[in-house]
Amino acid sequence: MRIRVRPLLLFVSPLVILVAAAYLQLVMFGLPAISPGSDLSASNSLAQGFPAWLRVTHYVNFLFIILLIRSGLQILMDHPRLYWNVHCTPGTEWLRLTPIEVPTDRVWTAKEDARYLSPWIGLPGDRHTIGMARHWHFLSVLFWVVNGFIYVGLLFGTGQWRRLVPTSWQIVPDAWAYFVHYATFHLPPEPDAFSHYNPLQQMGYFGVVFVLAPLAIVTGFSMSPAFTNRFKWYPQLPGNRQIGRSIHFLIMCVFVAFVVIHVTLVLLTGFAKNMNGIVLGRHDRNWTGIFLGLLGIGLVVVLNALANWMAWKRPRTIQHLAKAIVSPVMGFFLNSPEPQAEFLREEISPFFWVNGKLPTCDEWKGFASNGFKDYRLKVFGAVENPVELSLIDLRALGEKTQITLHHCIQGWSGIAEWGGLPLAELVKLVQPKPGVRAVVIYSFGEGAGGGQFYDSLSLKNAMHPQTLLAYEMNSEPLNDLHGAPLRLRVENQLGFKMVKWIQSVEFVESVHAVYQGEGGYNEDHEYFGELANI
Ligand SMILES: Nc1nc2c(c(=O)[nH]1)N[C@H]1C(S)=C(S)[C@@H](COP(=O)(O)O)O[C@H]1N2
Ligand SMILES: [Mo]
Repeated sequence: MRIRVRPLLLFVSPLVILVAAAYLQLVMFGLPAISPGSDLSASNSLAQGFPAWLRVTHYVNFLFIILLIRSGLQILMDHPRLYWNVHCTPGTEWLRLTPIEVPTDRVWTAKEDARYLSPWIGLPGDRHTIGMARHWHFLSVLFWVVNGFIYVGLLFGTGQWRRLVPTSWQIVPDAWAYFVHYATFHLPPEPDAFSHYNPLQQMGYFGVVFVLAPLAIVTGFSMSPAFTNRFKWYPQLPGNRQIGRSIHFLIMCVFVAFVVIHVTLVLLTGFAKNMNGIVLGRHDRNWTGIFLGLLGIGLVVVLNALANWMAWKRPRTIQHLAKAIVSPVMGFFLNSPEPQAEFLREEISPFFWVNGKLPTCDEWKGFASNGFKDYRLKVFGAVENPVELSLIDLRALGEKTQITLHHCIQGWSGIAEWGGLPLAELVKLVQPKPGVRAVVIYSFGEGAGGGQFYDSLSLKNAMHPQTLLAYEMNSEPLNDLHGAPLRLRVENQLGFKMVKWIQSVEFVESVHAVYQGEGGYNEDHEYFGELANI
């Protein structure tokens, strides 16, 4: 692991300064006087403690935040590097969770770069299990967001918001007095959290609910190729896509820190009383809350173990569950925005990660040996006019160039210029029969576990002006590593859809009859979701 210290200091140094200031105040003036914060219990229902809906949403939130953190870490370990630049050039990462420096004397694919993560931490654990991790991440986020909306809605519907939302600036100096206590390891006298929080606690909870959680959601979207290739300004709000990804990670770190501090203080400030309040909404000092609370935590552990088990033993079920639940929702938000973002020549990435295995079959090697002069793209299936086209034929049919941002499912990105035939022109030429819904692209190359690599896209996506059969990259004929002689570009999707070393194109009514029927090699073998637009 390596951390570039300077950028990290940006985040850590304010905290260091605050703690130093707290000690300075302690040494010079002693511990500050404590204001208990405004006691709201007399004027409203807050004196009754936490209502049932609040206790339930708090618990549901706990379950899903754990699932989100674990699956998120698994996704991160598939490309264990974080950058501030969009090109992901090796050596420029500010955080590297792998000992490996990218070799320059040989090809090092992004897939090889993936790291092992213990199943105790990651969901589902192991190496390159990003397909399953994403299913859990997206399934969890749906329930987490719905739960969050219910919570916030009821918070404002019932007056419980008064616990969380500060209504006076006085909270700042009051919270500081508490901070001086905690930071110098003194437990301040606490108000009874049953009816109201101490000022620092209130600010902390407010920040988590109304700042941190929304930021996690919006930075999540900044990693979506469908969304960001449509709304180019969106990832530019924080700076670029990799800054969004880095912030998404840092938010996770703050969540973890919050959970640790939160739980520690629940333990230290009257554990039994707190647990009765959190679990039962009662103001007792008996053991019932602790007992039931531990049972609840046990259930979260069991559900996490079950999630791991399902990922290992029933991956196809999870894949199909995600297809049934996640795809319609995410599709609603992300299927319609059509990609249009283009970049400037100056923005082209100096380095572009490589993925996939170079074809080893004699057919491709034969074509490659004489510059693909004898190569013929075979276009077949449910079409009126099946064709076989040379590279010269393809060029004659039309050429479009575009400078676009590539998003790999693993997390890296890069900008390149692509030149090729818009797939829509080919569709016009071959005339799909009525009922054709999908286009399958087959590769000369094999997938990671052997067998032909392929993927598919909807006819609608095939018709988009930014969908290309590319034969050029950065104004030069496509080189071997990036997919010579022909590769797909489909700019509202993740990289794994963009088949390289294209052998043939088939028009079909449904992808169910193709290989294992999930729509692509990674979908068949690595349980990737059909939803490749986030
Ligand atoms: N034939 C084939 N095409 C493939 C792959 C592969 O493994 N085999 N990997 C895909 C993935 S995961 C990505 S991110 C892109 C990477 O394209 P690049 O190597 O040009 O960066 O190619 C895609 N096309
Ligand atoms: Mo990828």
